[in-house]
Amino acid sequence: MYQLYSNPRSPYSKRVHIYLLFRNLPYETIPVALEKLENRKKPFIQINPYGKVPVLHDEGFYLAESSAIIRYLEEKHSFDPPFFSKEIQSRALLNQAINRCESEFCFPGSVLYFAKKFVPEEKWDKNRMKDSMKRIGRHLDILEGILESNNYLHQNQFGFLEILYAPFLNQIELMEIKLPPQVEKWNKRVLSEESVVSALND
Ligand SMILES: N[C@@H](CCC(=O)N[C@@H](CS)C(=O)NCC(=O)O)C(=O)O
Repeated sequence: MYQLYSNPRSPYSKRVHIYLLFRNLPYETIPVALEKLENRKKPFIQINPYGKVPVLHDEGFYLAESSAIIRYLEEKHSFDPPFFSKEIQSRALLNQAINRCESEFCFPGSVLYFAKKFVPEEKWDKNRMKDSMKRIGRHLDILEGILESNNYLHQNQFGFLEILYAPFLNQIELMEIKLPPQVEKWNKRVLSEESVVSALND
């Protein structure tokens, strides 16, 4: 059975929980207490020298990075329909969207979330936060354009992208970001998907 090293407050870990539930793959959770810095000590640091969760364990094989884990599992199993189509340009467009999700939404989102949740306001790096807001705003406008004629971001079905976005969409209120109307509807669709509800409420 798969083992997932994870932390209940980690949005990157949540992505893999959502995926495993969505694909009905049995797994066991191994909690890593980030608050006790367990991730910076042995044995975890030997598993992932970057000291970050999630990490998947599959019979002696260890893999970190949420997106790489989901891709590995998706390639290992043959699901129908697969997230990655056999058509090369469709796959390339999905990869493009994955990279944009990470760099233009989740990363700047983490900057805002971390500051607002853990740093006193007088210590905020306001320029960095303003830049993050701007990048997220531009990204959401681009998503709005796609969602004007689609219910989901890729091939018009709940998939890899929604799994990557979901834990971050769930934190949108704390980031004080206003979603454009079609993105708001998509947000509701994504956050009401069964696997998302189960993983985020766990
Ligand atoms: N790019 C990584 C990011 C993982 C990540 O940043 N994990 C955070 C928790 S959400 C972590 O383990 N932080 C602990 C630390 O950096 O000390 C992924 O997609 O898995």
